Amino acid sequence: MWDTIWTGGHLATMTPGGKPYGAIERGAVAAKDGKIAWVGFAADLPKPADELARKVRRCDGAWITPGFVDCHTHLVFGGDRAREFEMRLEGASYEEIARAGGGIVSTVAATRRASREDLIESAARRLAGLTREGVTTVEIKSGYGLDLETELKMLEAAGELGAQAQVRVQRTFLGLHALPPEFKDDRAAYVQLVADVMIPAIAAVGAADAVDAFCEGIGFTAEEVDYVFSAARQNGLPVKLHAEQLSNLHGAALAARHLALSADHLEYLDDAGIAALAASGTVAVLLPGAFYFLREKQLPPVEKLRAAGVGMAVASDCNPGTSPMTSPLAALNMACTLFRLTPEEALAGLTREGARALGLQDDLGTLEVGKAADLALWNVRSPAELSYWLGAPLLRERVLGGRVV
Ligand code: DI6
Ligand code: FE
Repeated sequence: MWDTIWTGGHLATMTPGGKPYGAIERGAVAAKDGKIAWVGFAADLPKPADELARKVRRCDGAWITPGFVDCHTHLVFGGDRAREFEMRLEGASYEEIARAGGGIVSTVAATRRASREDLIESAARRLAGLTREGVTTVEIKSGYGLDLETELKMLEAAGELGAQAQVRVQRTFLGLHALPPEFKDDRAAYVQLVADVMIPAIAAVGAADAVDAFCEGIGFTAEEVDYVFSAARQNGLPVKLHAEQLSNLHGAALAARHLALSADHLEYLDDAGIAALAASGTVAVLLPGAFYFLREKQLPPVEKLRAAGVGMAVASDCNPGTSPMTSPLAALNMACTLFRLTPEEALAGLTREGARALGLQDDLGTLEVGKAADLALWNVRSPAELSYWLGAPLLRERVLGGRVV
């Protein structure tokens, strides 16, 4: 006997190789002990649904997708940067704002001041934006503490959010996000602190699932990232990288050499970087929210990534500086309008490829027997509608581990 069966709707299983969206029209999906126990055409069920499961959920023609996996966010931080947004619209440059104490350093100061509870409370409001649009797994990065105590406070807040909001959370340590003010005259000492002290301490208490870095002119060099990635892997943590967002420092190739789960942003990715990602199976994470908010002109090389067979994920990049966006459905729309993904590719980006970008593809991302029963039910007539509407309340039901939440 199954626990629950959903019937009377259609499935976008997102398993590759078959019909678009892995679609099963007039399908059914059943859950037992938190996992998917059966997926297929309702007509192929061996018995009437109420003889097969304790609970029968009628779907009224809704489409069921895997629960969304938002694989790149900076959801936990203190304060906000709305004033900076106003100043930029009034003509202030990024440098002027930074000199006036704004920019990423202002978020670091606000995050250091905030208590763990403050961080949880403000992030919970943003997380509600994600879950009301079908997110069942979210990755949350640290990187606004830049000292061990505050980085751990952020990672603990991220973990606590998962328990409160009924969502799976993956935590990523982003020590190389910016140079903290107290190290502004000694970059090498900070990089060493991250690699030799922070990563071992974080790994020892299991506070993070992966390590990320910001490889950029305004961030860290490929050499610095290489040093920190080696420490991460020695401590058993997989890596991912903010690469080629504003310039080309060949970060994607570096990430691929470290068998990174993902390389993210990639507007300035070149052909050698694409080949490296394809060879290592590293996922390309596209972040249209940051591209939009920064009014970028350089597009990520989507056609070439597609041709090379590199998996493309889509994520919100929710953060106070460059992507104050808490809507995965808006990310789908932007991935199509700005980056020219197909609606099917965009949806795969928030499900199957998002799961791959976190190394969770064996458990999440598609509707397949044995994976977690994480589902999103949508009031749409076709899965393309998920990329088409902006701001529409499309979610009908969210299911985490077989339970309606
Ligand atoms: N890339 C980004 O776009 C954000 N972080 C990163 O590594 C910016 C973060 C911020 O401005 O607060
Ligand atoms: Fe980011």
